[in-house]
Amino acid sequence: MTTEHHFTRRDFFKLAGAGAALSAVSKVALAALPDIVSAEKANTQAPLHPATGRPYQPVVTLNGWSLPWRMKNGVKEFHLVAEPVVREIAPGMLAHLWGYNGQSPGPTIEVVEGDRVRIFVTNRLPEITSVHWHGQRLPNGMDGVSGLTQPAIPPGKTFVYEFEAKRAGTFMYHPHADEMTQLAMGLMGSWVTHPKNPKLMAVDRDFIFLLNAYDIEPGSYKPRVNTMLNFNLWTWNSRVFPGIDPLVVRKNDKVRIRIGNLTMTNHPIHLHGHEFQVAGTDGGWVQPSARWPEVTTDIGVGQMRAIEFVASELGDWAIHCHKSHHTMNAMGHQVPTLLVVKQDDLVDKMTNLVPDYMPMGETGMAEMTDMANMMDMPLPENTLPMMMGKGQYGDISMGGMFSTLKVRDGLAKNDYRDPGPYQHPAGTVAYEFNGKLPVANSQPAPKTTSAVEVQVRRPNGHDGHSH
Ligand SMILES: [Cu+2]
Repeated sequence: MTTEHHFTRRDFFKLAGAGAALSAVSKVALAALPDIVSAEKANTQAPLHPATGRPYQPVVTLNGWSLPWRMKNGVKEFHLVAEPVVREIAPGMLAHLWGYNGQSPGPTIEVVEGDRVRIFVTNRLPEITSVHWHGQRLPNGMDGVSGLTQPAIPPGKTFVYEFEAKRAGTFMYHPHADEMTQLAMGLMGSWVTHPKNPKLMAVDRDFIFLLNAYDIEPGSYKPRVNTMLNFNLWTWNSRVFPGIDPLVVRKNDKVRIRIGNLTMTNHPIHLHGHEFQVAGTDGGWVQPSARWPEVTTDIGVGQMRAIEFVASELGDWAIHCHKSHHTMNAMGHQVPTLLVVKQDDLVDKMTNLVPDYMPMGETGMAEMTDMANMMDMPLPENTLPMMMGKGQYGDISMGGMFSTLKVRDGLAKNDYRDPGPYQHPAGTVAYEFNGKLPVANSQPAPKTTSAVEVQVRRPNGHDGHSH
């Protein structure tokens, strides 16, 4: 994660809000349109603090970025370009997707409740498209459903969407034209409308990402677009672990994570070490009195959830989808279950036939990580191992929808750089038992009174404690 922006521009203008290092690529054409800003890299960009317009605390898009805008006569103008992109899914694998402004997903659009917003959408895809602003209140004709509310945007054309951002919250944008193909190709992005009052719902760190999924045959680059259920890459913002950046927070920060689901199945997202509350849905903020604690929240198809918690516990805490096949990459799907099947004889026979043959899965699948990492198992080109990732204690054996929440003391306010592995205090890591506890842990437990507190149920229904 870096603190600078990696944008390219195809036109020259003073970038609103971004303290960015930019290189002018072309000054030609599109004079009346806001300049096209593109991202080159798939790493998390520093939050885009607003230099114009109403103030707000910007979000951090996991392995993504926010789109700069220009103010024109009081209107916030953005320029989205739907186009073929090359997205790095994780180091070692590139995917040929469709996205916006150089990446899939497209950039996050951040505005403030009450803003007048104008979005120019240029179609550089080989087919028609449109943009639906999922969850927004807007004039019907701005809703982006091609055929129903507007003619589709032909290739090579630019359409204008304009509406007031009426409701604060978390939204998504995606095509409503040949939707199955275009979502399967990664055409989507996040949208945040910040509250007009920046103190309302304020948090210290505010992360956002989309759940998405691809079906990319090992050894190839392009998603199969007719897949309905059998996706083989489960991604956050079109990245898989260990390509997903950690969510870095300061101890005792109030943290929000906004997650939208544009896959074709649900994802129970599980956070370790902390309880959180579901504070927002697609429909808006959940009243504080209606929130309840969770450690896993299921995010349905087409839904978004904003979870909030205080990051009170130091460490590197896993955060992942709890469907275990969603924390694996593509290779897993063709591997038969061989647990406790003896393969000794089989290996000799197979090696005669297939020199590269290796037995897999006899004692579980964790051994797959070693094999892949040692490259003992020949992988097709442009294909990630099924499970990967190195931690300070060895293989993490994960892929797909997995990352870490890194809680640290003493980070600077806007420092999102990976602080490295957590330095555990002495005596706080699980260890091998060698017949004797270390001195520090061998003290007898503090004596507790044997009496269990007696609960008395009073006839009026209220519980009371005996004294
Ligand atoms: Cu999942």
